[in-house]
Amino acid sequence: MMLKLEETFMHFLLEHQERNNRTLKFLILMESIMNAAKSIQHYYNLAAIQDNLGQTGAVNVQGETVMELDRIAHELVMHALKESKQVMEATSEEEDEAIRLNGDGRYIVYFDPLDGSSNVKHSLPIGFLFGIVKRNLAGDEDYRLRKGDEFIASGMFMIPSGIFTFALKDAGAWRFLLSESGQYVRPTQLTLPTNPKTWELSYNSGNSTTFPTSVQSWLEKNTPKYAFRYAGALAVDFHRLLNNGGVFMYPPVVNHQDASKNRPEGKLRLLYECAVVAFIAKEAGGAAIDQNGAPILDIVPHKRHQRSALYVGSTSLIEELSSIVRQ
Ligand code: FDP
Repeated sequence: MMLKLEETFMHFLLEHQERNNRTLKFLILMESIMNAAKSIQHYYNLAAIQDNLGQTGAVNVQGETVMELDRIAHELVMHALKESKQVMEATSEEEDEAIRLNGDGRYIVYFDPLDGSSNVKHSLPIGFLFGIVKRNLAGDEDYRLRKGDEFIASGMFMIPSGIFTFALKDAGAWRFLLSESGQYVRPTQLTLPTNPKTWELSYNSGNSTTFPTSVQSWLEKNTPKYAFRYAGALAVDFHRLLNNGGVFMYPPVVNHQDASKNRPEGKLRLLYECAVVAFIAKEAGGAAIDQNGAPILDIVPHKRHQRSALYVGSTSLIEELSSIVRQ
C-alpha cells in the first residue's frame, strides 16, 4: 500500500507568504479560523448523534446547558479569533455591533458562523463564511467597513462535508479537504468551467413571481437551457456553482402580493455573505453583481448588516444579467 502524503493548507499558505515576503501572522489567524470550523463540525455531528437537530436545532453542550447551533458556532469562532491575538475587530452575523478584540491585531474579520440555518433541522449541510481585511489606516478610520475588493482573503467551510474553499487576493480560489488526521489538505485550484454544458441555475423558485419582471423574463428564456439546483444554503449552492458554472441568484423581492413583504435589497448580507462569495468567484474567473448591476466587490457598506441582492457565477451570464437588472 502506498503512503498518502498530502500537502496541507498550512504548507500551502506558508509557501505563499514566503513567496510574497509576508509575515506569519496571517497563518496564525487562519489556523484559528480552521480550528473554529472543525469545532463547529464537531458540535454539528454531536447534535446529529444526540438526534437533537431535528427537534430544536440545539445541542446539549454540558449537562443541561442547551444552546442553538448558530449561537454555539458564533461563540466558537469568537473564542478562536480572540486566542489568535491577530484580530483588531470582528463582525458576526450573530451580533448587532462590531466586536473589538486586540488593539494591536493586524486584521479585521467579517463572518457568518452558521449559514443556511434552515438546513440544520434536516441534518443537511451548512456553511461558515468569512472575509478578512488588513488594517491599513491610522486611528478610528481603520474601523470603517470595507468593500469586498479590499479583502485579502475570503473563504467558506461546508459542514459536515469537511470541504474548505479559500480565495487569496490575486492568487486564485482553492479547495481543501478535511483529512482523517484533522488537517485541511490537497489544494486544488478552482476555475469556473467556461463550457455551458455543465452550467446550472440556482435560485429559490418559490419566490420567482416576486422577482423584477426583467429577471423573470430572463429566467423563462434561460431555465430550459440549464439544469436547476437549489439546496437553500449559500455555501452549498455556491459550492456546486464553483464546480459546474452557471448562476446563483438571490434577487430582490419587489413584486410580492403583500407589498409589506417586498425586500428591494434582497435577503443576503453584503459583508459576510455576498462579498465573501463574490471574492471567491472573482478569483475563480467569475463575477458578481447586485440588484442595480453594480459589482458586489465595489460596494462600500454603509451599514454593518446591510443586505444586497446577489447574482454570482459565470462571467458571460453575469454580464447578460447586468444589463437585464438595469432595465
Ligand atoms: P438561511 O436563511 O437558511 O440561514 O443566509 C441566509 C440563507 O440561509 C442562505 O444561506 C441561503 O442561500 C438563503 O438564505 C436561503 O433563503 P430562502 O430560504 O429564502 O431560499
